[in-house]
This record gives sequence, C-alpha cells and structure tokens, in this order.
Amino acid sequence: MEYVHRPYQKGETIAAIATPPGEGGVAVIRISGNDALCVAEKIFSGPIRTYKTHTAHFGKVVDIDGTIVDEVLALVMISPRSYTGEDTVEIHCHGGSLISQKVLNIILNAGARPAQPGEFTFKAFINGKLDLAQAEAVQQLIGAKNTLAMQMAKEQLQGRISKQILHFQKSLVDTAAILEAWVDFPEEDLEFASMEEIITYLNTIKQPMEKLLGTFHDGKIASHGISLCLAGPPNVGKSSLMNALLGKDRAIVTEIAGTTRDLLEEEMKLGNLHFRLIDTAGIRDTSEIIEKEGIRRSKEAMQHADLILLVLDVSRGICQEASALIASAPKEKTLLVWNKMDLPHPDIPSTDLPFTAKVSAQQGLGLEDLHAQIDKLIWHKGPPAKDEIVITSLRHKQALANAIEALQTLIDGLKTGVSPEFVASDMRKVLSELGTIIGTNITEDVLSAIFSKFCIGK
Ligand SMILES: Nc1nc2c(ncn2[C@@H]2O[C@H](COP(=O)(O)OP(=O)(O)OP(=O)(O)O)[C@@H](O)[C@H]2O)c(=O)[nH]1
Ligand SMILES: [Mg+2]
Repeated sequence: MEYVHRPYQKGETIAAIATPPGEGGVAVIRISGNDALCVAEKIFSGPIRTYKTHTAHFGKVVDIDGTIVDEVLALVMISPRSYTGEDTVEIHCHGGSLISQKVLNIILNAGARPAQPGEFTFKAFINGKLDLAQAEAVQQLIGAKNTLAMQMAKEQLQGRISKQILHFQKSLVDTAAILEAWVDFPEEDLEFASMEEIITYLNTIKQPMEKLLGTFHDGKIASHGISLCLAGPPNVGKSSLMNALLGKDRAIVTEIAGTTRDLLEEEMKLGNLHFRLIDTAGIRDTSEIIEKEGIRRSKEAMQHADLILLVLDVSRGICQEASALIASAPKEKTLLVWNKMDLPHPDIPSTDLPFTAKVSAQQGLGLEDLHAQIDKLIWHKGPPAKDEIVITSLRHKQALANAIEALQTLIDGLKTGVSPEFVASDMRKVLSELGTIIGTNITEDVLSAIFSKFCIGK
C-alpha cells in the first residue's frame, strides 16, 4: 500500500465521504483543515464562515456553473472543538452513492484534497485530541463484532489503557533519573541498600505490567474472535457437529469415511463471542493422495486453532487413531467431544483431557452443555470483569512484552552488577516500549501501518 501519511502538512484541508458506500437515508461528507470553512462556503448557499460553532444550517450545494446539486444540512465545528481539532464542516446530503460522490467532487474542486484512510483520526492524534491507543480504539469500536469487544474498545477510547501506561512510565522516571546520574558519576557507586530498594521497587512495577500483559488472552478472544477446529478420525461426525452448531446444512455428511477432504470454514456467533468454525478431514493412515493432503491441512488447522473440538464416536470407543490424537492433543485448548450418544455404546473411557462433552450431532442433543464446556475452556477465570483493563491489540501486547523483558534484563543487570550504561539503556528501552503504545516514540512507518487499516472518512 502507498505510504499513507506523507507528505503531511499540518492543517491541510481534506475531505471524504464518512458514511458507508451504497444507498442510505443520508450521506455525510466531512471536510477538515485550515480552509474547511472557506472550501465549504464556496460550495454552499449560505455564509458558512459567519456561522457559530456547533450549529447546523439548511442550504444548497451549488456547482461552479451555478447548478443546484442537492439540498443539504451543513454542520460547522470550529477548531479546536472538533474530532480532528481543526475547523470541520460536515455536509449531510441525500444518501445516494452518486449524489454523495458528486458533492464530494465539488468539494474537492473547491480546494480540499481527498482524505486517505484514517486521516481524520490521524489528525486527531497529531493534534493531541487522542493518543495512539485511543486512536486505535476508534477502529476497534467500529469493527466490534460483539458487545464485549465494544465494551473493551470503549474503555480504551476513554483512555483507560493509556492512563495505565502513563502510570507505569511515571512510576519509573525517578528510578530512570537515578540510573542516568549513575552513568554520569559511576565513581559514586549506588549504595547496596539503595540498590536492593531499587530492585524491590522495580519488581513492584513489573507485577502489574505482567498482569496487564496476561489480559491479552481474554482481549484477543473478545475482540478478534476464536478459531475453533473440529478434528478427529474419519466418520465420527465432525461435519455433522459443524452443521448442528451452525444450525444449517453446511458440510456434506455421508456414512463414507473420508467424506470431508478440504478445510471448510464458517463464521458463527455463540453467546457473546464470535467464532470461526473449521471442519477438517478425518485423520487416519492413508496413501490416497487427495486425502493425505486433506489430513496434512487438518493437522495444520489444529495447530493454529485457538480451540480444538476433538470429536470421537462413542459407539466405537477409543480406536487407534483416536488414542494417537488424544495423546498428541494440546490439553489447554482441546475439548474432547463424545458424539453419537444416541447409539448403544460401551462405558465412556477416561482420558487425561480435562474438558469433555457428550453430544449427538445427528439428534442435536447435548449442544447446550457443549457450549458451556467451550465457554469454560475459553475463559481461564471467567470472562473479564466490566471494569477490568484489558489489552486487545497485538501491537500493544508486543510492546508491553518487550518492556517487561527489558525491565527484567535491567533487574538482572542490577543484581549481577553490570555497568551503569547497560542498566540505564535498559531503562530507556522500557520507557520507550511503553511509549510506543500511546504514540510517543513511534516511527512514521508504524503510524502509517496503523492508520492505513482504517476506512476512508474516519
Ligand atoms: N447415530 C448417529 N450418527 C451420526 C451422528 N453424527 C453423525 N452421524 C453419522 O455418522 C456418519 C459420518 O458423519 P460425518 O458428519 O460425515 O462424519 P465426519 O467425521 O465428518 O466424517 P469425515 O468427513 O469422513 O471425516 C454419517 O452417516 C452421519 O449421519 C450422531 O450423533 N448419531
Ligand atoms: Mg466430514
């Protein structure tokens, strides 16, 4: 993708349609920048520059040749009281894709430049209206697929993560100053007692940082959804279970072992969470070339999935393929599902997989319990509390993990007596890694990568 936010000139006037493409009741075209009022006045029938901030005015959009293009509402927001922090005008026109495009073109001809993805939010960030974590939360809020993800994005947008990060930074600056002074005056050795104190103190900061890092598991699940792979030997009813969970006849089911050859994916909502179900080829020893490739993909899917439903046929007990699969299944993410409970079956053998469920995919029995077991497996300790600060972004997780690692190196360095330069440099790394989360200390290409994922008009 083209480099997004360069060249960026502060205050440059940009415009874009902010509503989704297609037909709707109303379309909103946003103009932001130093010349926003001027540009808007050129195309609007009223004296926009004389309007008070946060007022809406009915009027007409007029083309250069005087043709009336649409009847619209113009909403004026004067700097700094706008989303971007700049003068902003929103034109609310009729919501046809042609008409909104026409209005946008007239605005562009009047002197605005087409906005790039996320550029309004980028301006908000540059103008100090939002920090980076908050700006990212805007996109998460728009993309939220469930109420939990929405809740988490809202918390982040309100600055709760940023506050926590700032708190970590603030707690470290005094120690950072001591360490920097130590670099300058190494002959004035840190006293042993104060060294001990520093180590203890740094550990007390590290603990809440680690706790915050630990919330990523829940944050990822809530905001990005869960991949759930149905795996097992052939003919045990994986595809039947996929259909039962989806409530529709999606996968082919036959009594022939080896029916499913390829991965089959489908989205599903279960309770408050978003799932990507993956049906796979039954795993067995085979020399048949297509099936072999299918099985390779099954194993790969199992490896990458957040959760595995290992499906077995209860009427067959534990066959050879099943026992190999049970032995190799990662316990922390596998739920053993005994299917075909409607058939006569021997006693259910015990295994060392801690999570099990009993169902009949064909009869639709036991699905509620299966849902409950999935829930149990997903949340290590129940879903996050409403007021818990949770990180949801991989970028934040990595930065926090790097900061913790540098902090640990620093602590180890103090213990083993490495030279002050190294210790001070580790501390700088801790602070700068934390800073990247909220957007201080961030390179332009990272910024560009973040905002290019936004939609145009946001
Ligand atoms: N009695 C009974 N039969 C079932 C149940 N679930 C599936 N079956 C039957 O078992 C056979 C295999 O079902 P599938 O869903 O195709 O099994 P699969 O595990 O996807 O099989 P492959 O794709 O070949 O690996 C079909 O004849 C199903 O009707 C169940 O709960 N009870
Ligand atoms: Mg199948």
